[in-house]
Amino acid sequence: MSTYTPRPEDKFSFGLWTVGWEGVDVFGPASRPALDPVESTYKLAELGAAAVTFHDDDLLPDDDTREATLERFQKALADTGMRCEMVTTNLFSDPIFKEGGLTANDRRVRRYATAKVLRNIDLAASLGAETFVMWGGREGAEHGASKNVQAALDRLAEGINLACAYVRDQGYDLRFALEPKPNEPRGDILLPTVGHALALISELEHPEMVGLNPEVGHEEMAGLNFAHGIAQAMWHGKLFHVDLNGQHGPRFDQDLRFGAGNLRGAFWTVDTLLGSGANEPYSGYLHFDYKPPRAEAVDGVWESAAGCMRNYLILRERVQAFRADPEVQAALDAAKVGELDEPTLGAEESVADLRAESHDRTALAERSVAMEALDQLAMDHLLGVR
Ligand SMILES: [Mn+2]
Repeated sequence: MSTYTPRPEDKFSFGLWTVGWEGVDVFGPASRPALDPVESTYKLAELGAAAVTFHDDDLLPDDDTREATLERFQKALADTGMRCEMVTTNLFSDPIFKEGGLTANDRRVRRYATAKVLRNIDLAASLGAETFVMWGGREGAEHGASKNVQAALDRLAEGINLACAYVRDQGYDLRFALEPKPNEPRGDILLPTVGHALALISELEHPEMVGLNPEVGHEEMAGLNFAHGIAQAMWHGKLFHVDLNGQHGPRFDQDLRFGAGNLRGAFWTVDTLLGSGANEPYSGYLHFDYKPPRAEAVDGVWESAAGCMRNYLILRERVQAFRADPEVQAALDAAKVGELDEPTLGAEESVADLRAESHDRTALAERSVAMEALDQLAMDHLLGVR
């Protein structure tokens, strides 16, 4: 078995809507046939995934077929040994949500959206999911005065608080993960970045139940460094889940397969998830939220799904080789990377000691930081020449 063959213990997970995307975009209709999500579950298991996830409407579009489809889906999980690790609610497709779900100005819409979330929490718990993602794609605005942002944040917090209280009342073992995104489909979306979402969590009634589900492309659309974003989320103990995909910088949401787009960014993302930056490793599912390009036929759907996992495994191998290389260790020492672990003020010191110290300012200004050499070693490992 090749090193790049995915195994269940790698904990790869796919949204059923990812491979199921028919290619509908703002400029044209479907370019691929609809796939049966239950059949996709079997196919993803065959490719080496460990779990699947879904929005309520992906799997269960209507009440008439709900029970029968659920039965087939649970049989697929049992047949394949796959988990359903995460469930999320679609509060964005139905035109009812055109002006928001939990933060729509119209209170009737917010009540409908809240009921949809609560119903879906019951489903998530019944399937043994551990994470419930909340992505508020329509929670935003295109105008100024049309949306009172502070009231919208009150309502968003209210909606999350209600969901947390419900999970506690029911005794479910479920955590929430907020997914930031700067824009698309709304002109401006609430909680546009990892930082905004982290700040909201600290205002909630049960902050311990709520973390993040950051997505590579969403942060990179805002020109941000994804590895730094998840590193901060991990620092706060809030990386509950992760959405891996690819993006070429600030432009429309490309949802490329993981490893496509910003490849160097993907290398540092894997490095951070593995805990190589001396943080605790991420131990949750490695969830792919991408879209097979519209130009591809069904064969390309499965090629791209396999590619997400293969690229992660290749990058994992490259990262591990980089971190195990003695020359890299020497370069890290030369760049004083480990010295940053030392507190600026010593345990026995006072600020007066620090202020009394004299410095050779010329030597400090002229010192080597040796970071280009370290980075070139990373590049050599990434490019496979070391
Ligand atoms: Mn996502």
